[in-house]
Amino acid sequence: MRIDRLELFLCRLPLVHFFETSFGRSYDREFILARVEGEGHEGWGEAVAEGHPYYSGETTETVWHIVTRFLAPLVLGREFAHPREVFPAMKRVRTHNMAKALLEMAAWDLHAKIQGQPLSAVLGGTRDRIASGVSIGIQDSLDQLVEKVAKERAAGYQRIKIKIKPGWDIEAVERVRAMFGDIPLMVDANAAYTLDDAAHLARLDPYDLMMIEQPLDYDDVMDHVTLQKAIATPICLDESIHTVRIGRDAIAAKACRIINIKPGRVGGHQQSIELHDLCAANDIPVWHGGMLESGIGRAHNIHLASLPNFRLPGDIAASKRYYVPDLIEPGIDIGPDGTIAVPGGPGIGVNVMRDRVEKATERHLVLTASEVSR
Ligand code: OSB
Ligand code: MG
Repeated sequence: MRIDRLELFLCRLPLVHFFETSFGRSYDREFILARVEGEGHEGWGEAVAEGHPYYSGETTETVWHIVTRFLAPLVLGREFAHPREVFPAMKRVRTHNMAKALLEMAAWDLHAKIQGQPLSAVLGGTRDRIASGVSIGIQDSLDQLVEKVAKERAAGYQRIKIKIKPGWDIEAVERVRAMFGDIPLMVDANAAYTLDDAAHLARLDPYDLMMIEQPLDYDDVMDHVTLQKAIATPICLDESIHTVRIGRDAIAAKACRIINIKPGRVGGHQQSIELHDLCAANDIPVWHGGMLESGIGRAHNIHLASLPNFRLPGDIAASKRYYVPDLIEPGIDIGPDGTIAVPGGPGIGVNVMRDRVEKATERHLVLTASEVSR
């Protein structure tokens, strides 16, 4: 497989509902799309970096810079026997996993389309529907939170995740448990706490949460080991697991009992498969995270989440929770049982609406193999 042409789109879409985490509130989403061409086919990828460096140090601007200046020359025009070779080809560039994942995932889509197979089949997926959960942001009031939970429960989502931060934690969980009883419920702190909060976080124990996601800092492993000994709620790591190796170390140190996989965070599908397999070998369940992707990035996520150790519902929800209209047609929808179908066509298996992409685009660039030099 050879990529002859790369097109980049810096896009912005308004969110259907604002999304608030411990980092702050967003009303729209800025992201980068890549479209690659080779062997008469196209592949699409989406970088999950946001406009700000609060979830990760990467931003849309750093992705643009690193891809155009450093990664495109390593990938364009080069012969790859398999997309698993794309991430290693970018090794000399340190970090910038979201930028690497943008190209790597587009290469997987291209590869699957050349093979005429669904992406899930070439990734090693084993199911044709995935379990879907929702991530509910911090609201203006507990009444609004309860209203949102009721709405998503009615829509069929299999588990509810609520974002927490100091001042919006115990009471929020207490209210949801009081209203909805024994539903599958978890919380995500996005690194809003420190070890000094261990006793406070232990107050979540009686609520029997499925897990607490990323309570401590984005680059921490060892404080999570200490915290996990002090609380009964299983810790799930998100931000901290930015490489397969850190995943290995976190499992060995018992920093977490569950891992959330986001391909953008670890450098793409191949690294995600390796993390998935490592977790399976250590009996650590994984689930697929979300980054408010457009339908293009979410389609990739659905295919990856069809692998067998994705044993818990993911943060992969219907298009209408995020963007109306989405960039793909038909949009992603969930069934009454709270599952989403894995698209059956070649590659990511969704139709990208080029006119909608163009309407959302604020900057566009085309790079060809002959233009970039290694
Ligand atoms: O921590 O999982 C997170 C969105 C942006 C950044 C970080 C996170 C999230 C979500 C959204 O929780 C999940 C979704 O896409 O529905
Ligand atoms: Mg998270």
